[in-house]
Amino acid sequence: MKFDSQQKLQEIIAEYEALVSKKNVLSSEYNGIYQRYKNPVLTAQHVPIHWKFDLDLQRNPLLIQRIGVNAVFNAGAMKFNGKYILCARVEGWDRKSYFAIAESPNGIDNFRFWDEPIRIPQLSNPDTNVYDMRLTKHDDGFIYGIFCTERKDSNAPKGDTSSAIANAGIVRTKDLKQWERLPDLISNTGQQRNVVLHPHFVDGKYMVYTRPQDGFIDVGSGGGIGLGYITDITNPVVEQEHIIHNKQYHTIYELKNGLGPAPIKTNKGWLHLAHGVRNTAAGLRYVLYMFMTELDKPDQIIAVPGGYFIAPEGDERVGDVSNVVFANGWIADDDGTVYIYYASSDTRMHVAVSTIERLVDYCLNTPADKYYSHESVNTIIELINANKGVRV
Ligand code: M1P
Repeated sequence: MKFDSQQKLQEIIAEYEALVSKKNVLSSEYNGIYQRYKNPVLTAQHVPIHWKFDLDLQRNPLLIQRIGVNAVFNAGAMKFNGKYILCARVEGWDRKSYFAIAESPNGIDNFRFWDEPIRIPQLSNPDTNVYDMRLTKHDDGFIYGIFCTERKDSNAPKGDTSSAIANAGIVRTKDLKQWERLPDLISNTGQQRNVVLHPHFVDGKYMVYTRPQDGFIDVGSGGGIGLGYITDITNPVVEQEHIIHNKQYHTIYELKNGLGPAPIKTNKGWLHLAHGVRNTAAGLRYVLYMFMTELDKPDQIIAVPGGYFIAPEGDERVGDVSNVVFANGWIADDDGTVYIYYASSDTRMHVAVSTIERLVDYCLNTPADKYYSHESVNTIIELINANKGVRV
């Protein structure tokens, strides 16, 4: 049978349009904290057709896909010109990740990628791989993107073709189109990943959240969510780096943790979203958790609800790196709605919605982890006793 490339192309376009314009619907789960939407907001299939196919059927009569996308995940987020913006990590068939902006009119569906991916200017030592950009609109008037830049470990023994060094790359922009590259972060604590810029100057300095680590995967004796200051962002030397929230035995952040997006300011303190990692017989399990810091002293933690905030559920559990949820973007609207963008299993992006009021209540009133089973039982019994006599 003769292959009709024109007809196939029209089918591909129709399928793509149906996917990107699909209306999202709330899931029926209830916990009072947030509600998930059912459909992923970005997947590999959302990447435009003209990034993958040569559309000239003279040059490509068999309509062969020339370039492939493996996954779309770990997106930074912000509101820009009234649109909900995701700066996604797009991973190609070649394992390289890059950044691309997708926008939606409502934050929950109809995300469409801009015409082309972002070109990140290179330093003298080019990035082998880049991923997980956090977007921060800073007091200084720029939008900053801090991302992980990964390069081969030049000290790795001969034959070791996988050891890498991770650090924080820094770009800034005013229009999300032209990006200026600044030098990579300069810190004294080994490798860095999950670095996030605080939106305000603190005592006239830039403040960054860090995640020092000894190795590329293992944080080793390092780890924890750190905080430090930078005097001149064009020479980004981290001063006074110290840990504000450490990994902790027998918690959901037992093995490592890292800050997600830049925190959200509320009148009760800063809301933080982070990921925590524990080990299991089936490998690492990544979940999200929250904490709050004092408004005027952003390095002082005032609340850490026990346990996880979002854990992988259902289809979210499966993907390239299964049993993972990871978030580096959220958007707080003026009406107090919060859109929490999270990736599942290093494969696709989802959204859950909440409000500042609910997230603050969750942080301030959820029992803390007391680190022992019998204490968890005591916490449950306290609630049971408080409920005695309550008429429902
Ligand atoms: O594969 C899960 C995640 O692993 C890393 O997170 P962390 O720095 O905390 O170890 C990152 O590579 C992240 O992109 C990835 O989703």
